[in-house]
Amino acid sequence: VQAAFRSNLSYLLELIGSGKESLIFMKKRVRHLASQWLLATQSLAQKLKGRRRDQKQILIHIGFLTEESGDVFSPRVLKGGPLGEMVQWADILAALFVLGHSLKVTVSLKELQRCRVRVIDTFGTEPAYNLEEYATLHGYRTNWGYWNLNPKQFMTMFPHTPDNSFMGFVSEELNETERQFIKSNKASNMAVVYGKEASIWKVQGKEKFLAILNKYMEIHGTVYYETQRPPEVPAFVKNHGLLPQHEFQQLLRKAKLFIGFGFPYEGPAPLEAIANGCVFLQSRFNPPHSSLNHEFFRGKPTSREVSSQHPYVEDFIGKPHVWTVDYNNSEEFEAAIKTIMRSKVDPYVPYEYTCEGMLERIHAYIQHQDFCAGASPPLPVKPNGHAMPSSPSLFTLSPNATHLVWSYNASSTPHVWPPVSSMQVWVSEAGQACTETCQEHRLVCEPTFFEFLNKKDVFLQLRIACDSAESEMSHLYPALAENVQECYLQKEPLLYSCAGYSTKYRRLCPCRDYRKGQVALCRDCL
Ligand code: U2F
Repeated sequence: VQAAFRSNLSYLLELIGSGKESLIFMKKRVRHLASQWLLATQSLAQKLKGRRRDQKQILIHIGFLTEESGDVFSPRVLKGGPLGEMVQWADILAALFVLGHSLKVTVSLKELQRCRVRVIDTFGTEPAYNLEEYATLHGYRTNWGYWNLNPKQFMTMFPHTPDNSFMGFVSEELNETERQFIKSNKASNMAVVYGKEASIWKVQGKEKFLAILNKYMEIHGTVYYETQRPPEVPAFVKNHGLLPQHEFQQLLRKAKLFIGFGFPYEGPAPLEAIANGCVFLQSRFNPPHSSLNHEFFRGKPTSREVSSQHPYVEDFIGKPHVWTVDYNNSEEFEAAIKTIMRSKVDPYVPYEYTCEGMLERIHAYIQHQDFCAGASPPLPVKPNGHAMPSSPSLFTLSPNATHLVWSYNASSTPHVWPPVSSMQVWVSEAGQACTETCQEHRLVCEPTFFEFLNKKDVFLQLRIACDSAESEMSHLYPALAENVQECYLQKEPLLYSCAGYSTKYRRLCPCRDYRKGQVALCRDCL
C-alpha cells in the first residue's frame, strides 16, 4: 500500500489516548505544532514529487510509560521532572502520522507483540556495548546495553555517534510577525535560568557567578515549587514556577539570555531558547563528563565525552548564539555577559530540528533503512548487472596517500543506502576515533560503509605495508598498528564502530558527505 500524506492530526490525538499527564503533555504539543507539521508535509510532498512511498504498520510502544516499568515520568510532568523524552515522542508520533503510516500506540507491555524494532535511545548505544559477548569479555557491560542489534536501530535525541541513527525532535520556527515581535520586545537585561527542578540549582560556585550575572541582568527562573520558594533559588531571582511549555517559550521570547548550570545534559530547552532569539550561555566541562566520571552517565552504554552541558549547540551552532565558558573564571564569565548584552542575535533553528528537516529524515529512514537484509550490504553492482569483486579499481587514490575516494557513482550500487558514491576513506591518527577523523575533513563517519573497507586490498591501495592481516573481533578494526606493520580486519560486522579509539591503532574510517543542516543524510540520500 502507498502511504498518503495526512493533513489533519485529530485522529492521532485519539490514538495517543489519555489518563496520564505524560500523554496529556504530548497531545498538547502535537496540537500546538499541528500547523507547522502540515506546512512541512506540503514542502516534503513537493520535494518528493509523487515518488512512491510504502505505508508501514508501525507499533509505537512507549516502554518508559508502562506500569510494568514503573512509569516514573508521568507523575513528575507537572513537578519539574524530565520532559525532553516526551517532547521527542510527541514529535516522532506526529511525523510518522503525517507521513501517512498506519500507527498503533501502546503504553502497556501486554500489547507488545514481536516486531522489527527501532529503539528510541536518548544518549545512544555504542557498538562495543551492544554486542553481548564482546561487552561481557571486555568490560563494556552496562545497565542498558548488550541488545545485539544493528547499532543503527538505536535512534538518538541528538547526532551523538553516527553508529546510531539520529532521530531528533522539533524546535518551533517563528513566522515573520513573531520575528518582528521579538526584535522590538527583547529585554537586553533579562536572563532565564535553565532548570525547572530545584536540585539543578545546587551547583558549586553558584553564588559567585550568579552575583556577577545579577549585577547586569534581571534573573528569571521556572522552578517547580509546591507552596513556597525552594531554598536553592536565591531571593533576587524572579521565579515563575514551572510553566506550561507554550508559556515558557513566550518567556524566552522576551529574554536575551538563557543560562545553563550544567544539568540537565543535552535537553531540548537550549534549542528552543535559540529559536526564540536568546543567547545560550553554558559551562565548559574540563575534564569532560562521561560514564567513567559522572553519576548521571554511569551505566549508559557509551564512552562519549561530554565537553559542556550541550555539546550539540556548542559544536553545530556556536557563537553568536551559544557561548561556552569556564564558570570558575570570573573574568571570562563577566566578559561573556557584557558582550552578549550588546550583541544582536536573530532567532535560529538548525534545519534538522525543523518540522521539515525531521520529516525528511524520518521519511528517508523508513524508505531506505533495511535491517532485515542481513548484516552485509550486497556487493556493488556494475551497470551491466554483474557483482563486482573487491578489486583495486573500486577506489581512486587521492594525492594524499591516506585518503581514498570511491570511484563509482550511485547508479552502479543501487541497493546500498546511503549510496556508496558519498564515501571517502580516511585513515585516523593513533588515538583518534573515526567520528573525529571524518569531522576534521568536514565529513561524517558512516558505519554502513565499513563493509567496503574491511579488505586486505584496501590497505594495499592506501599503500600501507602489512606484515600480517588478521581477522579478529574488535570495535577498533579495521585498523593498523604502525610500528609493527600489522593490519587487522574485522570479524564481526556488529562491531563496526565510528566511536571507538585507542592509542595503539590508526583506524580505517569510512566517511561520507552530508547535507547542509541535515547531518543524517548524504547529498544523494533522499
Ligand atoms: C533533558 O530532559 P529535560 O526535560 O530536563 O529537558 P529540558 O531541556 O529542561 O526541557 C524539556 C522541555 O521542558 C519544557 C521546555 C522543553 O521542551 O519547553 N519546559 C516547560 O514546559 N516548562 C518550563 O517551565 C521549562 C521547560 C533531556 F531531554 C533528557 O533526555 C535527559 O534525560 C534529561 C537529563 O539529562 O535532560
